[in-house]
Amino acid sequence: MRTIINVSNRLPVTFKNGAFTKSSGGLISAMDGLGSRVNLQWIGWPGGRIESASRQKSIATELRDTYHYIPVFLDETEIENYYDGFSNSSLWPLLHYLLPYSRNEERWYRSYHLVNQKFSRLVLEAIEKSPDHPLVWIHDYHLMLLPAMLREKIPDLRIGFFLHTPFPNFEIFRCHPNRQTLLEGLLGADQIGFHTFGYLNHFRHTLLGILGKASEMDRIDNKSHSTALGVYPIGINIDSFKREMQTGSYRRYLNQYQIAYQGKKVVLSVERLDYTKGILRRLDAIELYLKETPEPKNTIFIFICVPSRKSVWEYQTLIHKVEVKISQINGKYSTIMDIPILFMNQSVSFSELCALYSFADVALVTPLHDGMNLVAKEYLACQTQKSGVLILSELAGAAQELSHAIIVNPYDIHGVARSIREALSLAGTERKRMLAPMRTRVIKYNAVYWAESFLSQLAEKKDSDALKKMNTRISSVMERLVSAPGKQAWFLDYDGTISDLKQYPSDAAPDEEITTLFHSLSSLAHLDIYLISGRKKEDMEQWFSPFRFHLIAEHGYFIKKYNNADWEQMGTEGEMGWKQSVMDIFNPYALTTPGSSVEEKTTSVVWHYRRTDSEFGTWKAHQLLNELYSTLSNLPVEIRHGHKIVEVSSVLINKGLAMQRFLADNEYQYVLCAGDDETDENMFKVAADNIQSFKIGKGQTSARNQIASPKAFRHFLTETAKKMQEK
Ligand code: GDG
Repeated sequence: MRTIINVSNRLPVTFKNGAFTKSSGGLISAMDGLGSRVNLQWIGWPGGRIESASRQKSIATELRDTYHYIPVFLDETEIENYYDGFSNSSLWPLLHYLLPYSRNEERWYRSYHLVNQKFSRLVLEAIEKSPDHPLVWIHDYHLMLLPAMLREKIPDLRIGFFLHTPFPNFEIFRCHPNRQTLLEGLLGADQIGFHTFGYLNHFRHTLLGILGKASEMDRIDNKSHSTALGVYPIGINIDSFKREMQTGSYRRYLNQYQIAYQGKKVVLSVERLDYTKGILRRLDAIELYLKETPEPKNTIFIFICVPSRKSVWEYQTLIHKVEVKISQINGKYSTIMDIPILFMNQSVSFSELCALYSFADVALVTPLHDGMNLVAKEYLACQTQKSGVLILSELAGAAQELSHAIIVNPYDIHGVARSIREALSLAGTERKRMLAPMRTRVIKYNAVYWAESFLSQLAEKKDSDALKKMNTRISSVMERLVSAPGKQAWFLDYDGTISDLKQYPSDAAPDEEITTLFHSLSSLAHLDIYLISGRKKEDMEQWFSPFRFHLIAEHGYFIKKYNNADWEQMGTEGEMGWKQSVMDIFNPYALTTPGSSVEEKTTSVVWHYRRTDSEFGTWKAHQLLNELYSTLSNLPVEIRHGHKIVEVSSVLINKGLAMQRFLADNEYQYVLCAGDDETDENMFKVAADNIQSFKIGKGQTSARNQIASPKAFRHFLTETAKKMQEK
């Protein structure tokens, strides 16, 4: 049975008046639903302030023994700075696009960092005690720094992160003063989950905009690991609703409502009292609806607003505004027989909630922004009697899945008022037609489905398993290289092959690991190492002259034997006469695509677009390629679309031709060549029994072997060199 360490700001229990009460909610239900299939431990804050050390100890023991929970105790300043401050007054509004509500204090961030460290210590302790290799699943915006903190301590730990809120677009997220560290914190995870594709895409654009990191739709590669990105819309605990609706208590409430609201239509709203839920705008829409509807209106609007975050100023003013607005509307539109809005600033029991969901003719769910919104799904699940109608904000994540609802823009109060009228007048057949597919979906893709799909993806050790398979084949290549008699030539590309790809080419200078590897290769007298790159000769000379390497720059146009002082040139400048016309095509693209640049090399011209908006950059690259193909067809050039570059280079020069030249001039018994991109394919095509070729990374290739990453290839070279030295 696998151990899951689930980490969230709050534990699923609250400690109050000397006892624990179990809370409810999507996440709790989802984890409960996994049942005995996993060994679940949960780390989080039990709520409240428990300051005495002995009290903390006894509570921790009780929580551990009864529930397998590990409490994180917060003191008064941590609650003020980490929770009320950074989490709820800085991040929460920003993640919901409400920038004017987002405030920042440096002490808030300091506390956020310290509390994330506190969580990290407890997770590490739990891992140490764990009998197996646990998966760690971290939830939500309170703990964005935690993934990187854990990764630093245990590099091969499997870490998942799920964001329950929206992820806003780049223009919003960029406004946060700690944007960079927050993103770097998240990238410590192996997998990050979002409710919708839109949030995922915003995250990718933000990574590019803030960290300059390009990503794939489903993945971003970091130095030490890759982070999978995925869409996992959370569901509800369907079984708990089904069970509750079988109880006597549920039936009693339902009966009471049927008697009390006979002849009336009920429109229901349920939420935490939060400014993101759009309560004030909704009240404006209801006022408009009441104004435009003649008597008798026969409609009651029920608001269940659960008190929330009462120590935060914005929430204190919100309750005041809501109360004033409701009392104005009720004052104006009540009759002796009718009060239009019933407002409860308290929670109701689960039985009452289910009975209300089941009884209401319409659910009015109009958040200004909402990660998912479980209330919408819960309402549909309980609609077994009436075929009720869901009015749903297009800015709730749930709208992506529940397209048969009446979808509204919550800011458009006229539109919302119209949709209330439409919902109340829909015929039964139409209501049934709308409800059925949504109910099917909510029942099928429930909370357990959500947790299982996130965790099973996280548990799949795809990368490392694939690597293991490759390693078995590669170890036999290593044996052959080690045991081969006589001289060997190794042609090694540098960027993306030996060194990881960096944001800026100048960041790729050999670090300590590469320097040690290069010294050990230099010491092997029977090896001739050719570093073969698209880089300029100046770069190569600066970085690689301390080693006993031959240098081949600009794909073979310049070469420098290690015992020669000068570079030799393999062609004439005259052969490169096409460059100016290519520059003339490239330059307008550099001008009109912010963040892109043109680089002129001796044998090629390159347009770099790694720093551009990824969508716009890719679109412009395709435009440029079309133009190049149609105008350069008669020139001796090759056009290449590489990783965030478009390159036009001379056909008279390539790495394969350069390699062949050296093979013809020397007697080598065994040859190795390695590279990561299209320019290296020319080497891989030079086939012979004694040539072992390696492609680094994914993709189609003519190479005989493929290896996952520069890191894995460095490991291969280091091990091979070690064995050769021992021989
Ligand atoms: C966050 C994200 C995302 C409410 N009133 C009562 C009551 N509730 C329960 C509901 C529902 C839950 O509270 C509210 O969940 P939501 O999803 O609507 O909203 P948030 O609390 O803001 O949750 C949100 C969610 O995380 C999950 O990822 O969907 O977007 O903001 O389950 O039933 N329960 C009872 N009485 C009440 O009066 N018993």
